[in-house]
Order: sequence, then structure tokens, then C-alpha cells
Amino acid sequence: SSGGLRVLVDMDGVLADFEGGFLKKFQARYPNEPCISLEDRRGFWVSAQYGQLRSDLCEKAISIWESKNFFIELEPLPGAVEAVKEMSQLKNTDVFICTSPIKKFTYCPYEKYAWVEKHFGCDFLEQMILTRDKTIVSADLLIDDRPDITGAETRPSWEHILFTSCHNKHLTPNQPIRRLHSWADDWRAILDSKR
Ligand code: UMP
Repeated sequence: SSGGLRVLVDMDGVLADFEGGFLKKFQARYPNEPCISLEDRRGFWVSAQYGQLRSDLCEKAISIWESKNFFIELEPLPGAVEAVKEMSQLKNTDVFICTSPIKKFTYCPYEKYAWVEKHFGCDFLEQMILTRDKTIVSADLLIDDRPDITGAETRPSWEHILFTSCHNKHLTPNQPIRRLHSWADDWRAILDSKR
């Protein structure tokens, strides 16, 4: 449908298990280095927390998501694919996947498209938005696990719904912000509140 409610859904940490995929591949590649359990993750930037643990671990962390097959092999988060397929079939509802690629473009943008084709089908590629600045994209809602979403537009049109992740679950943001705790949570009620 078109002309109705417009929802932006983030990819890493909302549809795809970036944190779980990272930890698994970090441990496999660096079995003799310390790592941070998902329970102990704090802050959006994995590389920053690894860098605090030991400075050289920052670049080792980055090497994981810069590697071929990192993004394509991420597992979907529980219920994510089903929820977004269902959301996109609702009347008066336009769903877009809005994701920020890393600046090392060799694999990431390609694999993000391939991941969506794999899990949603090639028709869903119409819904892809790759941008490093989500504030300039207009929508009613942005479902995203990153707490601080800023950019060129200081007054984005969307309401940010914070999707709960291992790195943000203990956060109490300064300004009140609604959360979606998982895809088992009532996402339909959040959409209905904006209609
Ligand atoms: N990312 C980093 N460093 C980190 C964690 C994630 O560069 O420490 C990248 C991976 C994703 C992007 O491509 O950031 C996340 O973008 P959004 O989830 O905000 O779309």
C-alpha cells in the first residue's frame, strides 16, 4: 500500500543479529583474545568498548565486520522477518528498511541487499534505504536500536522507537523515548498510535 503510515526499520540490531554474529566471529578469529559477553555490552559502538578493554582490540573488532560474508551471514533476530513481512502487508502501511552501511564499501552494501533478498525476497529490495544520515529521511516512525540518532536535520519527522538490544537495555535516555522490547512486543500498537 502507499500513502499511509510510513515506518523505517533499522537492520543491524533490529532485523539482523549484529551483536551475536560479531561475538561468534570475533571469538573464532581471535580465540586467545578477551571478548565482551552480550550481557556486558554497553554503548552502541562495539569497537569503542573493545578499545577500552585493550586499545588494539578496537581494530581487531572492526576487522570482523569489514570481512567478507560478515553481513550476509547474520542470523535474523527472533520474529523479525515474520513481523516485518506482516507489517508490510497491512493496509495503509509503507515499510522501509533503513540502514547505515560501514564506510568500507567492499562487501557491506552488497551483502545488505543480498540479506534482504535472502530473507524477504527480491520484491522487498524496493524498500531498501542505505544512508549514513537517517534524519533526512521522512517517516512517521523509525524503529532503531541506536539511542542517539542525529544528522543534518535537527527536527526529524519520525518518532524514534528504541529497539531494545544488549547494549541499550540498561539505558535511561534523557528525554522519554518509547521502546519496542523485541518483535514479540506489541509493534502493532505503536503503529496504531501514529495512525
Ligand atoms: N558499526 C560500526 N562500529 C561499531 C558498531 C557498528 O561501524 O562499533 C556499524 C555496523 C553497521 C552500522 O553497518 O554501524 C550500524 O548502523 P545502523 O544500525 O545505525 O543502521
